[in-house]
Amino acid sequence: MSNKVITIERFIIEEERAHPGASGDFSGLLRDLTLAFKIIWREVSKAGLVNILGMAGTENIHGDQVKKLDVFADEKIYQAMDHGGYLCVMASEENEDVLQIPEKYPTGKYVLLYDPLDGSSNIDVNVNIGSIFSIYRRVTPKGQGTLEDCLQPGYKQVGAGYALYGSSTMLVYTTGDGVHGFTFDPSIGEFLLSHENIKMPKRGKIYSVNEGNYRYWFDGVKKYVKYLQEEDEATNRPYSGRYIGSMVADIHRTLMYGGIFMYPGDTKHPNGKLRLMYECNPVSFIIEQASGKASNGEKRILDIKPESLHQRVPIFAGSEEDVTIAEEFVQGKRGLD
Ligand code: P6P
Repeated sequence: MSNKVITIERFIIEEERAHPGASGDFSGLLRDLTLAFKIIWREVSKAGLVNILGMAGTENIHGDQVKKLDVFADEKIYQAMDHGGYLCVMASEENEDVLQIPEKYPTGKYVLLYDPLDGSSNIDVNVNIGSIFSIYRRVTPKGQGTLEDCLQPGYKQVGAGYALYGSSTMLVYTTGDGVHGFTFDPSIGEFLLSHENIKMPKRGKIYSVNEGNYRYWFDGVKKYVKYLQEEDEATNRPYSGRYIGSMVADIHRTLMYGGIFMYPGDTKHPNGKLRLMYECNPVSFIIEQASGKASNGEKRILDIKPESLHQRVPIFAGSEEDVTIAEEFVQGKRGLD
């Protein structure tokens, strides 16, 4: 590995040059998004001082209103992205309806959906949290974008990624040409290439699910988890259980080490908890680009035709063989063996 310092800006430009005829809009979009993540990082990294800076909803020592971090992150992403002229519409986990581009700014050919700060409740106990984004080309002809531009199946994404704020802050993204990771260097305020072309093992030995929901799981999931806990040296079982409860952190570990992350549907929540458009689709694009697999137990996440902006779907994402075996249990094609 060369010790060349490659910033994300340089990497994006070099990726753009590899696509002759690229307008540079997509690169500009990613650069603006990177700025938003740096601004969010600065606030999240202060969150540990929240008692000094004041809890959300109160005034801080400067007399400013302290915002909930997820509201803050939502505003900062919108403000970073609303004027570049790259987008025709946005949609956010924090807003019921689509977000229009202000009339005073030009509209562009891309669509951005995002979860500004997923798992934000974990910040109070210093657990990693993340921002997730998903990018499409618009389908309406021009001007202000609409819900139709947002409700596209995941296989039409042209970009997706996440920022993971923690002991070190990372930005991981794909534009359909592999998955690349950048680690933030606060001393120079830049995301530097640290993990080029991330690939997952075909099978791992870690499973990640909230076992507190065991009693509500359907039989297939119960049998699958019991299968993972059986002893079998040839398949590295029993697997280790790891669950952070912050999707970006659990997905990042799965991306780096392999294995499987699950948020299945159950008798209480048949569609699970996680959102299709700005959580499951973007992470599924990343997982597939890293040679993994992402399914709702029955079909490929990226093939799901969206019905509403905030719809939830079950997700089984990770190493290809692990997800395939999980599907076999969920579909009743496999019992304990
Ligand atoms: P549970 C965080 O609240 C979140 O939205 C995801 O980041 C995480 O994967 C999931 O919910 C955790 O949910 O029900 O296990 O606490």
